[in-house]
Amino acid sequence: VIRCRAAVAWAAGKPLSVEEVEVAPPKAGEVRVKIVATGICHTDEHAFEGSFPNVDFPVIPGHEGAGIVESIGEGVTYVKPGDKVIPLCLPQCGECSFCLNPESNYCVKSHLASPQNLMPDKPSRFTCKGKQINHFLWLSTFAEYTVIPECAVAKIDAAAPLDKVCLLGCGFSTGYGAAINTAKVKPGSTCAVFGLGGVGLSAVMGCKVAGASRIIAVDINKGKFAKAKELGATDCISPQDFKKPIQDVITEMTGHGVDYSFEVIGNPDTMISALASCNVNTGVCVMVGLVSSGKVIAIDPMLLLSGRTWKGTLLGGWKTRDEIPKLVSSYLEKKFNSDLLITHTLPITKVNEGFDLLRAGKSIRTILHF
Ligand code: COD
Ligand code: ZN
Repeated sequence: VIRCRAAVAWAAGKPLSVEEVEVAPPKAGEVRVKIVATGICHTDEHAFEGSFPNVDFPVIPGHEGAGIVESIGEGVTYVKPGDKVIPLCLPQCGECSFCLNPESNYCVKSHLASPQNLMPDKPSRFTCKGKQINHFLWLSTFAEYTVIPECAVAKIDAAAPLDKVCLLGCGFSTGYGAAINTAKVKPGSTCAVFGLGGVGLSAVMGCKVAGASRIIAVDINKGKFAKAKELGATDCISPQDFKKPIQDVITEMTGHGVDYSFEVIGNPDTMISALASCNVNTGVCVMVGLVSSGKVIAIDPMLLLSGRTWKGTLLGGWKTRDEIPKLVSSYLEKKFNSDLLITHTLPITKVNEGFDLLRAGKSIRTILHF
């Protein structure tokens, strides 16, 4: 058993508290990872606000980390102690029908199929002050040491800087892949990205790499526009600057709407705006954001009957264990610069400050280190 620090959410809506926790050794098929760095993603905020499905408190959040394997359980062959890894919020078991389908990355071990608050053989591997603490997505990267099933880590290049490539565990890969894999943005096409957080800006980068000729970035926080332009946005607009709905503005700007639109906010209204912003017939809208658990949205079916395609994406469509290591190699070859998303670096003891920065719209990505 290892004793170390972790940021614990004791109850929904309460600040995190940094505690000493006990982390049990990995069991068969599991690995124990020393987390070196972890990003703060809005999804963590959803989790401890209580709006993410299937989260049980107390819980250790965090899902955008990178670390080094400390020890392995019986039967683990994929990694050994000392290997650098990225924990995967979407596992790849390699055996289920989805993993065997080249078109799919929805592994049946995904948290959408069954909650990951406990390890597959049940109890948690974390305790604190005599209480069992739940895992989050089997990852809990806000703990200095965490136990993860072997199918939910990707072994990466030993040269990778962990305090940078941690973003490839979620935010960067989700947004970038939404453009490249899910929308399959074509050269010369037009795009609109709603929401310029770490995930939305990564979608902007994906659209740019795919050769889009026009990338319209939409946010109510104009403080995000300079970074969006730096990453490839050609136009930046705030819905608050217009009397008419933003979908009408985008339709006028482009003639018949953009070829591809992305909702990267997680708001029912902007989901409909994003859908209505893409070409009435051939447009593709990709939903990246999540609404509070249990909320639904109503749409006019004409939005789809006219021919539009409405899609979702899970971690940008990457087959995680196969492709996240390749993305890390591309990062090392400087094929993209996800470092531009990092605006702040803080010690784990200041985790709440990191969330305050996110809520205030002052940060894109804060990296926490132990
Ligand atoms: N109109 C325009 N922009 C808005 C509006 C609005 N009404 N409301 C908020 N925004 C902007 C904010 O100003 C901010 O710039 C941006 O939207 C959101 O950015 P962040 O930094 O708060 O969030 P991200 O980029 O870390 O995460 C966004 C997600 C949509 C991915 C997240 O909130 C979410 O829903 N996650 C769950 C689903 C998912 O795919 N997660 C990825 C794997 S974890
Ligand atoms: Zn995330």
